[in-house]
Amino acid sequence: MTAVRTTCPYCGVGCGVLVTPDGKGGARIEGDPDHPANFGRLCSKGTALGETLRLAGRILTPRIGGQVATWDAALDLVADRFLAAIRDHGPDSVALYLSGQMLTEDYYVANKLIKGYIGTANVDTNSRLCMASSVAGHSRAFGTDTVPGTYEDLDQADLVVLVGSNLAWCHPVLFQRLMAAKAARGTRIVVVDPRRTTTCDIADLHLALAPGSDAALFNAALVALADRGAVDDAYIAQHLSGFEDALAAARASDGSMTGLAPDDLADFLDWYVTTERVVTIYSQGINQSESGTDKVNAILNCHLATGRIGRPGMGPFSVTGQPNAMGGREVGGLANMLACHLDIENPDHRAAVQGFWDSPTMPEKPGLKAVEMFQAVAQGRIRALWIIHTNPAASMPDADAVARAIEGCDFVVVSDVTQTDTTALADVIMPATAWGEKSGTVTNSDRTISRQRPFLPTPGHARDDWRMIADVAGRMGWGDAFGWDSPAQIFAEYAQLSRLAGDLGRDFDISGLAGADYDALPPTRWPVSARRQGGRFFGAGGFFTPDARARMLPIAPRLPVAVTGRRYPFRLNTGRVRDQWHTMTRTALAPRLNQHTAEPFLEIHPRDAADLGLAPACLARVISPRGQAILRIAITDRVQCGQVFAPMHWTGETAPTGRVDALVAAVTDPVSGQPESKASVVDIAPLNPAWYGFAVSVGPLTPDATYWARARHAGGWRGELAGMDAPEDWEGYARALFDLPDATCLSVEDRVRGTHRLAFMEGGRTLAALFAASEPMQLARGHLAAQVGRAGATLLAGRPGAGQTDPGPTVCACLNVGLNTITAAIAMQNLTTVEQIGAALQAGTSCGSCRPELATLLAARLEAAE
Ligand SMILES: Nc1nc2c(c(=O)[nH]1)N[C@H]1C(S)=C(S)[C@@H](COP(=O)(O)OP(=O)(O)OC[C@H]3O[C@@H](n4cnc5c(=O)[nH]c(N)nc54)[C@H](O)[C@@H]3O)O[C@H]1N2
Ligand SMILES: Nc1nc2c(c(=O)[nH]1)N[C@H]1C(S)=C(S)[C@@H](COP(=O)(O)OP(=O)(O)OC[C@H]3O[C@@H](n4cnc5c(=O)[nH]c(N)nc54)[C@H](O)[C@@H]3O)O[C@H]1N2
Ligand code: SF4
Ligand SMILES: [Mo]
Repeated sequence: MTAVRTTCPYCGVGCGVLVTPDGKGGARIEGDPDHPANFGRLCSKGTALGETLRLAGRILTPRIGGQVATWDAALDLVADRFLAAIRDHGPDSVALYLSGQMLTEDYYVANKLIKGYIGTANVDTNSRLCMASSVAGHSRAFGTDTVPGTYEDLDQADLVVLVGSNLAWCHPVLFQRLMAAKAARGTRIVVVDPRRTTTCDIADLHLALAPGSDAALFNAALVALADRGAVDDAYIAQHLSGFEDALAAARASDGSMTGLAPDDLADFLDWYVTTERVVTIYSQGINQSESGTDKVNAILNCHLATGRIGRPGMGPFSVTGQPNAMGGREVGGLANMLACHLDIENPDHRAAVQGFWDSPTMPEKPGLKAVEMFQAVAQGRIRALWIIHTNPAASMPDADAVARAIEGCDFVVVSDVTQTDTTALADVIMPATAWGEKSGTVTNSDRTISRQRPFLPTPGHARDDWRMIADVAGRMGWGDAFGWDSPAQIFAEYAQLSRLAGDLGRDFDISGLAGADYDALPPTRWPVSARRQGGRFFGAGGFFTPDARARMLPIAPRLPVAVTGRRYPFRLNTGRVRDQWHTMTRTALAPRLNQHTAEPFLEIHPRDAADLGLAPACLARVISPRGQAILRIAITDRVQCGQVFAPMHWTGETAPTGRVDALVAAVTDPVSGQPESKASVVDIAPLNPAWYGFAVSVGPLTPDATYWARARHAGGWRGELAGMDAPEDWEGYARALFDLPDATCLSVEDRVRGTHRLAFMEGGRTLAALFAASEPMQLARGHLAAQVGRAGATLLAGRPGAGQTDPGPTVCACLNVGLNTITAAIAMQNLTTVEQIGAALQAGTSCGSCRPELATLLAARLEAAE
């Protein structure tokens, strides 16, 4: 079979992927050497895409009230309930909640329906939790939501400042590009993050600033730039307004807020002032903040004042999270935007879009932003809600309250590919086609539009997201305006609309693609019009404000409002791990992606752990004003005293007490409406369960325990368990856990040490095993997972027998090389470089995502040897 060129469905790097289907539902996955985002590279998540294509667990028929239904019944019901709500309570009583993972075409259709036909702007997206502060900051400064630079700037910069970005794990292919640039030209790298992340491994300087204090840091930078003559007077005179006010505000702000050591701060300011080619990359440490928009503008101020913008190797660079976060912004996915970067509050813009759509109505004011939207749902103001391609019951702040709101809403539709915390609360579930089955376009962080192309047949009754929306629109009476036959037709209409935006003086104009061969469309950076092609913005001014000048804004830094104190002494930071994607509905299908981090955890500083009496690998209860969680303790000085970090990924499906958004308060930035996800306050206490357990099995695990987390491995499932009361009958407990009523049970009990080991056998094979003890157990977990399903009961020993070895937790996910294997090789073979590890074990030679961790292991060995 010939390879299909498509785009990775995960992060905003937007890597090109070459897929060769095997004709049996699977496929070989390679990086596309010709794609300008990755030139053939993929990270661990992209490399494992082939393992996520299975149909087991997919929702393949519509469901009404949990029962299988026909499409006609589901679509009729949705159209009727939306029409009824609109008739009885007005258009503002309905809402759509969308996702930066939808394709541009899906997004376009959803927006046309809700804004142009239903007549409300109650449409928002998970990009509100992700990019909204960047959008607002860009719009305030530039007049539009424009990312000025391109990925080539990373190759050409002399200084790259990463602010609130764990690029090594969250944009791994860009990180590798940066590592290559550093090797080639000695690019200096500074990481600004309260936590020492893997990204810091290549940093020349790590500034572990106080949480939320970034605006104070960039205000200090603006003062230093001005005082040392690094501002560009000509650029300021010609292209900017607000310089003096911004500088005055910066001078008035309190630099000590950052809590940084004076020497570190001085180094940073020296480099920042004296380097012309500087790129400032920022991500969720900036955006997901109650002062996120101000933080963005504090960064933009520095680039504007120096004219270090829109020229090779320099500029502010907001890296996007989701594969189509950028496309969703372009197409007007947010409640305060119209398509093509047109403004909902501008009457000319509204008239242009309404005229083009020939639509009956157009809202005059912005709709509800995500947090407000779910509050309105809770208050009964939203009567009908359609959630598409996102899992808000897990990913929204104050997630328990959001789940209750969804459950209590009159009518909720969820379009998804699998069972989730959110589909569990839906009245109607619509089965969507997934990556590999659907067709459309996405825009990555550097404005490059790429095609996602199908390479698998549509399974069961799944339907494309755009088509479901168009089908409902047809049933609501608007069939003529929603009568497309293909995504290509939708894209062509969208490209035509963007011509009007270009005519109205906006940046987003792709009218040059209106007649393009959609199927063959190569990766293309916008704009694409008679006026302008790709490239960078603002190197010579030309901002999209009425006077064409950019606005510098006076910024008064604000720290998070929730302060730690006696009741809640710790600040909770949240984010991502290397091998999982958000709520894990897809990455957790790939066994090798579950072995790097198999469980939710809480990073805590050794001193705090000692004060609280927390032992390594014990469990702790984490309590916030909004909710509770139980997390595994990871003691590390990567976090500072008083701060803790937990990943956002675990849900009711994978670890019900590991849902960290249950802890996060819904505090939002006043300008962008983006929630603060990095600075909640919590208390922590040891859980002290009666027993800890570890389980491996060939079949699925259904735990009944105070705490549990489950993950797939190559031969089945593994689970961590803990309970406040030990079962009286361990065998009965284990049989229910594994659903093995009849298998032969072998059990070993040590009553003195309080340990129980049970294995279940059938035909000489171990189908499952449970290990339980009153303390956290040191077991060769990877080894046990690899052994289950094999012949013999040797696994009850809990560790490898003679001639077997335990590879340890996976470090290199591509080639499945474990920590123990690597540390042993480093010691035995005296390896000193990442390349030598690659030569000896192949680790780190495929996608390269683990190379920073390999470097850390080498450094640890060298330190130990010194
Ligand atoms: N592996 C993986 N990659 C992903 C994703 C995923 O789920 N998994 N998701 C994608 C998506 S949608 C997104 S949005 C991106 C997010 O990509 P990132 O923004 O890089 O990821 P996060 O881990 O959310 O947060 C980044 C860092 O912000 C730091 N931080 C917290 N508070 C502050 C602060 O006050 N100031 C500063 N300067 N830093 C702070 C945190 O310690 C954290 O290390 O990742 C994308 N890529
Ligand atoms: N505490 C905390 N919370 C956070 C964050 C944080 O850093 N900390 N980050 C926030 C950010 S930046 C983001 S982007 C969000 C992400 O949060 P979500 O968007 O809620 O997370 P996903 O797991 O990506 O959800 C995507 C859903 O779409 C489904 N799906 C997959 N393919 C398709 C398809 O083709 N069609 C349809 N209809 N559905 C499909 C998946 O099964 C999944 O249920 O989380 C936010 N929440
Ligand atoms: S960096 Fe990884 S997750 Fe992001 S687009 Fe590339 S392969 Fe996909
Ligand atoms: Mo995101």
